[in-house]
Amino acid sequence: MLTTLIFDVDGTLADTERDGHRPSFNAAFHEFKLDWEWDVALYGELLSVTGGKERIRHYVNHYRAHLPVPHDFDNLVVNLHRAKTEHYMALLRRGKIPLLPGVQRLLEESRKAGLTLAIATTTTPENVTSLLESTLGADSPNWFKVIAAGDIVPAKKPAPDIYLWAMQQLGVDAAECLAFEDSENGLRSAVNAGLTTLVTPNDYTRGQNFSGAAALIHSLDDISAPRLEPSSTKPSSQPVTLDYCRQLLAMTLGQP
Ligand code: XBP
Ligand code: MG
Repeated sequence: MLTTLIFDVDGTLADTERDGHRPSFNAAFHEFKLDWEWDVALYGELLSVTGGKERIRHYVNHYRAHLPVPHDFDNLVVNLHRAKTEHYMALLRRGKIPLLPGVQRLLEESRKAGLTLAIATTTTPENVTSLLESTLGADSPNWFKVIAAGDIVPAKKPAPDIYLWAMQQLGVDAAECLAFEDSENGLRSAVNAGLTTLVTPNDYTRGQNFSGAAALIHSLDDISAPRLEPSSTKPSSQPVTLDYCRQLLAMTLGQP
């Protein structure tokens, strides 16, 4: 029986990457007087690496390999990422990143029905609370029994660690949970943790390999197949409701 919903954050609760994390990285590079600039296309390539610090290292090692490694690189990565996080949280506080369609409705319906809510994300805990507070209000981080985030686990997505850690903290079995993701890395992480997973792709992840997803849909407001155009409400589209989640889990697990 479904008792728990576990949500990814970036790309799932909100479309944070192109206009949130990406300009925040660039603002940090500028602050540190680095001539690094991640445009929309390059950032899409760099998103194959999860974790902001890991992404910065990947960029230097693979896109600037012909140049000397910056002095005191390990400290620079940590300090750059800390500055980037400050820029990102300031952007969230200005209300620049809204929740994706259907997210608030499903969260509120789930709370009312007494389901357990949790988060499993690669980003930092402070980024999670900043996004929740700026979109759902000051109390909303308390809606989630567990917020599994960032460096709390040794290996980031696609490793299953963050989902396994979240379920261990929750004291639940995968068979009573449904995971919500947006990317192939995230789907791999959830599926490798044994979770039934629903995927809502976005401009950066559309076209990735979502084999193993229990459902691949346009948005939490529209269960029809993912489409290129923005979320136009089609007459045939239905929202993801709790009943839809219960049926998806039961069907996937072969339960009556
Ligand atoms: C997405 C990520 C994160 C963000 C940047 O996380 O891979 O690294 O891109 O955030 P998820 P940080 O989809 O698991 O929510 O710079 O804080 O890592
Ligand atoms: Mg994601």
